[in-house]
Amino acid sequence: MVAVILVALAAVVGQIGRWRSMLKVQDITPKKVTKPASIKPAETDGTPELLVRFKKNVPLSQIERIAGANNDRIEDEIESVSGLVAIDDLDDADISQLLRQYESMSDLVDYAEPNFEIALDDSVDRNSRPVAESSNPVGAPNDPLFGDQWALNNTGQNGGKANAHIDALKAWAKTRGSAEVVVAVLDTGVDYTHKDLVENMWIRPASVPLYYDNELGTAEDLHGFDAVNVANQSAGSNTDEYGGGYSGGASLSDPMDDNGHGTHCAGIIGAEGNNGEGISGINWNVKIMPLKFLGRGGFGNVKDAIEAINYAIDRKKNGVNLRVISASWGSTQRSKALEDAIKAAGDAGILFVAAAGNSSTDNDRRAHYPSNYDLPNVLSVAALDRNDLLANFSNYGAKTVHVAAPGREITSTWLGDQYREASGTSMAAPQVSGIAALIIANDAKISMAKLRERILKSSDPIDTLLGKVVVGGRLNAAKALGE
Ligand SMILES: [Ca+2]
Ligand SMILES: [Ca+2]
Ligand SMILES: [Ca+2]
Ligand SMILES: [Ca+2]
Repeated sequence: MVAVILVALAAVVGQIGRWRSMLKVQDITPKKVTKPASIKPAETDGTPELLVRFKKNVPLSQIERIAGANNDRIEDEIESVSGLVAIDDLDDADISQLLRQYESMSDLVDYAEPNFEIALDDSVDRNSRPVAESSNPVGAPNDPLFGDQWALNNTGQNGGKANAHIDALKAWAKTRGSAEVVVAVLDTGVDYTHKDLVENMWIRPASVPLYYDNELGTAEDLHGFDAVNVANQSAGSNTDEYGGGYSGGASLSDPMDDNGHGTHCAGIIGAEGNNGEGISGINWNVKIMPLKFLGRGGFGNVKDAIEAINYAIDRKKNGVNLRVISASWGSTQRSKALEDAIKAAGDAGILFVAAAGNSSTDNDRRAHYPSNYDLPNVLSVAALDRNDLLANFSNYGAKTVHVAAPGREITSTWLGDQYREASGTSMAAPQVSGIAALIIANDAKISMAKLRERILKSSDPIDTLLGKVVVGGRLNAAKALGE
């Protein structure tokens, strides 16, 4: 019933995003956009069906021999997680049979799992209500839609409760962010040309080499990473305009958003502040790195998410000050491979902020991933409305959901230089990512562990959140900066 209404709403708004994590094995109906001019035979054109982690002492050459014996192809080795490979079966075999082939080699294999599909934890009621300009309070930035941004400064507008907010004005007295801090948005991409984002988008500095991966090849990652298309583009002959420009023939990695969701998340973290345009991000200045792994319809798969995280880790190791990955999506399907990739990001000093999910359920009882991975770099975020009440769609969990942040009727950037209001834990997670970036702007050397601890200790207590989220309160940016 709810789903039907949501779909109807979606149709009204004209969005294709699907709302629930409808999981199935990618093998059955591959949805990936394939390059029209692909020269690969059809049976090798599919998305890898399996993620297999071999034991540490098994060399890649042996993994390749094993895969060859099964008439399988190693599509990608995930460099940041030793022994983890994405495997494409060439026989159209049944998934359970494929899993058994690898699981049975228990002396060589840690685990084998299907490459599950992932869907957006989408906004539950993308509202077409036009956002209205209003006069801004004293001390506020001059962005014309700031009066609509109750999450940053709640004056009781539109029936809200005054001060049910992250207290951005007070936080900004200390710092408005820094262009030295890079936050990755792992989502549908970001419209990096949006006029309220363009100045705050990460661009690969000349000092950082083009992205190179043994299997994916060299990618021109000027604007970030596109896991949806990069493998297709690097396969076979590359005749696009970027093909001949670099030694080895780089493919273009273009994380342009074709959905809108990632652009909305990005604006919350870092739409340019006080530029007389649109909204203000939590950070007036920051660098947003798009990691696209979800396609136009809001669907992707675990393998692409892992490749994007692997890219982020590589960039960090090449000198990019990437400190936070913001993840506004999830499913109830556990993936050990994804967990291992997120752990590797943590080992590289990257905080991983995850939406708690939009099923109104208790994550302590019914796990939601990646928010539920019990890792030292994961923060799980529930959504609040403008009255400091847990949003009715928001998941919760006294042990597994760490903090709550504004996530209902959030105005942010949208495709085509537009602005739109959206709701969901998808909108709450970037509030936490944004505050994390502010903390780093104010304390550049803070460790990932201290950063996470600071976030957990800087909430305003809210009685109704006791027993619902770990900290029993709503995040406060001013407190996070040690007001
Ligand atoms: Ca096979
Ligand atoms: Ca690789
Ligand atoms: Ca296959
Ligand atoms: Ca602005």
